[in-house]
Amino acid sequence: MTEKKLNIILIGSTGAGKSTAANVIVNKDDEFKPIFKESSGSVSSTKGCQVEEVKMGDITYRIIDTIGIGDTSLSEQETLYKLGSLVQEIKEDGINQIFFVGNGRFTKETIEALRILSLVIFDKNVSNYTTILRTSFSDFRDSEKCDRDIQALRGENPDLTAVIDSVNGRVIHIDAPARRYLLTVLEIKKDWKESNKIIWTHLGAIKDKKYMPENIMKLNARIDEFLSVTEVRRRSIKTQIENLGKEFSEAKSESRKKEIEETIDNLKRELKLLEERAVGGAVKEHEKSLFNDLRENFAAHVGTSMELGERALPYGGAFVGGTVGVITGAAGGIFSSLYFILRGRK
Ligand SMILES: Nc1nc2c(ncn2[C@@H]2O[C@H](COP(=O)(O)OP(=O)(O)OP(=O)(O)O)[C@@H](O)[C@H]2O)c(=O)[nH]1
Ligand SMILES: [Mg+2]
Repeated sequence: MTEKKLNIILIGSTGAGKSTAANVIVNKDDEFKPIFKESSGSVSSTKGCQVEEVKMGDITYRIIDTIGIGDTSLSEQETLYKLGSLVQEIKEDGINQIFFVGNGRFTKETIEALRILSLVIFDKNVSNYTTILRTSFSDFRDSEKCDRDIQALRGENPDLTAVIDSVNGRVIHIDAPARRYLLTVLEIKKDWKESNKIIWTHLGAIKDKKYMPENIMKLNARIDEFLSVTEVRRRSIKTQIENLGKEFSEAKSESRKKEIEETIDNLKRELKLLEERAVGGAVKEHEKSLFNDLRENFAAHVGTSMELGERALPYGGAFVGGTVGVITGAAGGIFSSLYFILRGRK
């Protein structure tokens, strides 16, 4: 029997409580050891994707903590690159659940970023696999207060109302207070344990759901293609240098030796460049293809929304411009605003 793997992704703005929630879910050593780094402040502590596995019966859950949307210390390229690494993590097994994490302050920018990301990186089915994870809610045990909180969130802004509607009202409340504020270990355990139970009850009910976003697969193919082209060239240069080295030791004339030396120097320079690019440059190429595909995906989905109406868009509601007509016209503008939204710039 093949092992069943389910990917659980946490996304949301910087400081929303993603890493803390990830620690609640994993419950390392039954002591909630902080394997995901928690932070405070506006610089995202979580720099790429961090994945930790949890076994539950015959299922291996992969808990994927992502970078905070709106981290101001990263360039847009870096942010996109990190998000691109999400592609690598889910290409095999798709997505079982996305938690859109927020501590009650779901800003307009975060919601827009979520929606655009969903359109371009995932696809329009993503909302069926998304649940809002409301953190820092100390009354999480009181279902009436949770309901009232959902009402309050709805009242906060129309964009959030659209998100709540599009995920079919799925909102889970938890509280995982920071360790330093807790009086006793017992208290932390109570809140964290109950929050853990709430999340796992939810996950247990959807363990047969799995989703392979089309866009992710396309992006992944492009990244693989680029990396393999670079690798082939690198190997070929190495072989050429080796062969020329042998030729050099056997060469009779000084002029031939000089010629070989120059060729080797040139090849070494190219190799160095390629190796640098494998870190920096491949990232750049990867971004370029990522952006091209993102742009295509975006255009494709704007097209879909024209045919099916606004409700076809993941996370529902009006897009940045408001009406479907405006969406098409503003597509370019919205796309470039992805940069700025991800950076959290005003
Ligand atoms: N009281 C309380 N505090 C929380 C809760 N969740 C997170 N925090 C606190 O909020 C701060 C940020 O939490 P993180 O889990 O690091 O947030 P994040 O979303 O991972 O942030 P980035 O990695 O920076 O994007 C930390 O000081 C946490 O202790 C919660 O449920 N209740
Ligand atoms: Mg984090």
